Amino acid sequence: MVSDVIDLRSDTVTKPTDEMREAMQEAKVGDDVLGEDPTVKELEELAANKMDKEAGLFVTSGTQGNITSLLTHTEPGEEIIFGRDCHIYRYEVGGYASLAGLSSRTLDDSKGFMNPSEIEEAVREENIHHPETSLLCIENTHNVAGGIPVDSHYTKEVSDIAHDNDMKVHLDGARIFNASEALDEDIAELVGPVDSVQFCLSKGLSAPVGSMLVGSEEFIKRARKNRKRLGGGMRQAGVIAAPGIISLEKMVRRLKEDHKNARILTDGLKEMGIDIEPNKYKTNIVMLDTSQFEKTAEELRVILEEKSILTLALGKNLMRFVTHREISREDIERTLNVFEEEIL
Ligand code: TLP
Repeated sequence: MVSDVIDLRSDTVTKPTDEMREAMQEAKVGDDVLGEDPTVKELEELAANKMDKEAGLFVTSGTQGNITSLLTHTEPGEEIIFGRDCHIYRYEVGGYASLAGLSSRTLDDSKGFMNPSEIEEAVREENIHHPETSLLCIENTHNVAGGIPVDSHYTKEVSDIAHDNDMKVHLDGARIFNASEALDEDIAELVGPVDSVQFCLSKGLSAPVGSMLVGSEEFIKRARKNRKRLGGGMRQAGVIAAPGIISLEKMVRRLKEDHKNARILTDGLKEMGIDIEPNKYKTNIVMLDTSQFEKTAEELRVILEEKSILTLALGKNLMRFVTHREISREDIERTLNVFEEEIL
């Protein structure tokens, strides 16, 4: 079936499935601030088990999960190390500074990961002039670099550096299941070395709302209080947790279809002579440099929008396409036809 509008802006646009809507209708609920919502508890346990961590916390969004984690791992005035293109730094309204009171040490992550030796060099030594470096944040898959997955060897290497320097490691794993699928690595192994993981239910996994934060029991106990501090204590939240359970039990296995469609897109663009490297894009995010068409990303976005194809202009010449459950192979073929007819 070919849909009218082809929405490649983000996997966040996916709507809940019929099964999710039914589960919402039937969810058993209680006051979650009082620890009485059975559906939220089930989701938290399921999330923790999948990641082989001790405990889980249901949060309203990826952004809330990340800031809750930062607040829980650090004290105001400390410093975090993260990539200059990571979501926490670029797209979370500077909450690391304004809410958690942290200073930042940003490193090059344009390839999707930071160089381990640069991480090591960025850790501050003890000195009266220095803040304590207390946290390393990594992102997997890396969004802005093009949905780049990093494997457990890398994650272990950088986590060891952090732990050897008395630091904690937080993983922004908004799309960690895409990484697991693309690398064919067990999810628990992929997140094994880190102290906390945030992952989103509301992206490729199709839930209408919510993310999970997982870590040790002691960490999650303190994180629960920080979520409350942020106004994220929810009451009969079982109605929004119920679709999350379906996300984890049924939606993970279909992510490979999104990766396949992304590959059909990059192969098709390449075949037309467009400058793009298909092997670079291993998950559901594809980036295109629009300067080769002598257009800005915004100019190209408008041309595609006129043909009912929605994309995001992420930078002056950087256009993003994201495949997801509501994008079919036919949609990709139509997108390729539009490139051939309107842009080349
Ligand atoms: N990313 C969104 C936009 O904010 C850019 C998207 O469309 O990709 N970490 C990563 C790596 C993310 O990509 C996102 C969302 C988040 C965290 C935040 O999740 P939400 O939107 O639930 O706060």
